[in-house]
Parts: sequence; structure tokens; C-alpha cells
Amino acid sequence: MHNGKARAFTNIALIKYWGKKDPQLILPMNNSLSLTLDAFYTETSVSFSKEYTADSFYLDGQLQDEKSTEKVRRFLDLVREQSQIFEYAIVQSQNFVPTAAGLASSASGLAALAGACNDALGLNLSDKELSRLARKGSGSACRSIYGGFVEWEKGDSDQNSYAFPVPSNHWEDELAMIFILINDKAKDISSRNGMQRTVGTSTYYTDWVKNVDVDIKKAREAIIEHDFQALGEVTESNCLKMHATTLAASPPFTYWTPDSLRAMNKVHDMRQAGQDCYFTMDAGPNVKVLCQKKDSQKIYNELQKEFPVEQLVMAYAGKGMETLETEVAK
Ligand code: FM0
Repeated sequence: MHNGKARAFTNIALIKYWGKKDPQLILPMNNSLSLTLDAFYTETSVSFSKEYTADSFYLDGQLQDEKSTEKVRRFLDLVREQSQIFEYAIVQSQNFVPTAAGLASSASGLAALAGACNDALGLNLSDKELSRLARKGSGSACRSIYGGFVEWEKGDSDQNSYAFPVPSNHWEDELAMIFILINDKAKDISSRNGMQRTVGTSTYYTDWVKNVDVDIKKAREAIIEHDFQALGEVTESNCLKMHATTLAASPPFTYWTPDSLRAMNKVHDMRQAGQDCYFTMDAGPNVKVLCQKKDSQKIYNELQKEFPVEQLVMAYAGKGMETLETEVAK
């Protein structure tokens, strides 16, 4: 029996990962840059044993079906290959989210699973190797190995595509991100499928790839200079460019709902009124508002005029992946 346990926090990209060059190895088309947050995280235990006859995956105590287990099982296969320990595993994950609104995150989930497997099988992986391993579970997970600002260097092979911390002199501790959780009854398109369709069919996609390096550079500079307006502007503009690519896909799609637009408008109105805040969105309808910690309570209160408090979550910068004590002896 080999047991391991780890916790990882989710991260939100300020400059987005959008498109794969190699879907098998999960090599991205572009660099991305994120902020790891403290409000959403996953704790995962894994045990490998010769006695098990199949992999099983429990999420929040519920045994998951074949479809939800697939990502986990494929990841376990990679780990078995890497460790040469060919045993089935039981994976138990708990998602910690401050409201009932769900917000499952493959970034925190796969980063925690990578950490737990490393712990269980005594792989002794460095952070760089852990980032590479997590990447193969879910691209954005490679960034959740680290806290604060993180950049994912796209690379061009399994060896050189990994995330690393962006030096910021602890500037992230002065920032906040407020989540506006928006319910979407429409059928959703996963980020994996959405980016695949976009790369394959969107006439705007080449434009995205051409421009994203400029945004990465602007974000890096803003972080070095602790220039909040510059970081906010490039965050918002990069998000809009990513979402524009989906409109030119075939068939076209969008992650925006009327309430997402209402939230984006609210952020614009607040900015007009002199508040320093900027939005970003990922492959779903939720809107995240980047602001400075010193203004965060005021902005949160202002958002409450438009959205019920149950839909708002305040987040600050979070830590990197950590190994936890297992309950059972190894
Ligand atoms: O996080 O197919 O990691 O940079 O969230 O598992 O590699 O779930 F807005 C989209 C995340 C994409 C931007 O994609 O995809 C970002 C996104 P996978 P992920």
C-alpha cells in the first residue's frame, strides 16, 4: 500500500492559456500567466495497492462514474508509467469552495492529485517536475504548483513546458479577486472542447497567438513595476481577445450569459466612477474582478448592489501545492 495526500489552490489566468499545440502532452500554443488564490482549493488522498482491481475516484465523498473518472484514470496511467509501479488506486478528493455554487476546478484538482501521487509513490519530484506532471493532467494545473504570480512557459516538448513563479516582491499580497458566480442553465462547453474547436476552426485564432506574447510582456512589466492599472488593463483586454476567438469558431459559441455581461458592465461603471477594478472570465459564465486589497471591501459592497451576497466570493493570493499528512500509515 502506498498512500499520499496533498492540497492545491486554484489559479486564475490573467493572460490565458487557450489552445493546444499537442493535445496528448498538453503543450500549449502560448505562454500564460496566473494568480494563485486562497479561496478555492482541493485536498486529495491517493492510495495505490496490489489488492485493488480497478481505479476509483471519489469526489466530495461520492463515487464518480466512468466519464468523470476518465481524466483521473488517464493521469494515474501516466504516474504508473513514470514510477513503474503498476498498481490500481483509490483517489479521494474534496473540493473546498466557500459557497454551494460548485465551481469545480481542474487546476487545483489535478495539481493536488500530482502532489498526492508524488508523495504516495516516493517519486521525489522537484517543483519543476511536478509542474510538468500536473500539466499532463490539465494544462492550467501546472500553474497551481506555485503560489502568487505564476507563468507557464509553453516550451515545445514535455521537458521544457512547465510553470515557474514570477518574482513580484510579494505584490500579490496587496491584490484581491472577487468572484461573481453566475448560474448557467445552458449546456456548457468544457475548456478542453472549447479550445479545441477554436484552434481548429476560428478565423481569429491566428490573431490570438500573434498578440498574446505582447500581453505576457505587458503583464510581466506591470508585475515588476507594481503597476496595478497596467496589469488590470492587460488582464481585461487579454480576456476579451480570448473570448472573441470563440465567436469566430465554427460552430460559433460563447461563454457569456446576460448576467456575465451585466457583471462586466458593472465593472466598467465602477471604473468610470473612479474605482480601480478590472474583470476576467474563463471557460464559463463567472466573472472575476481584479482589484487591490485596500479597495476590495468597498468594491465588494458595491457589487452587492447588483448581485446577491451568495454569488460573491472574496479571494486573496494563495499558496502553492503542499503535501499533507495521510491518515493511514504508509
Ligand atoms: O486557465 O484541457 O487547464 O489559462 O481557464 O485540461 O488542459 O481546464 F479560460 C480558459 C483552462 C483554460 C484559461 O484550461 O484545459 C487558463 C482557461 P485542459 P484547462
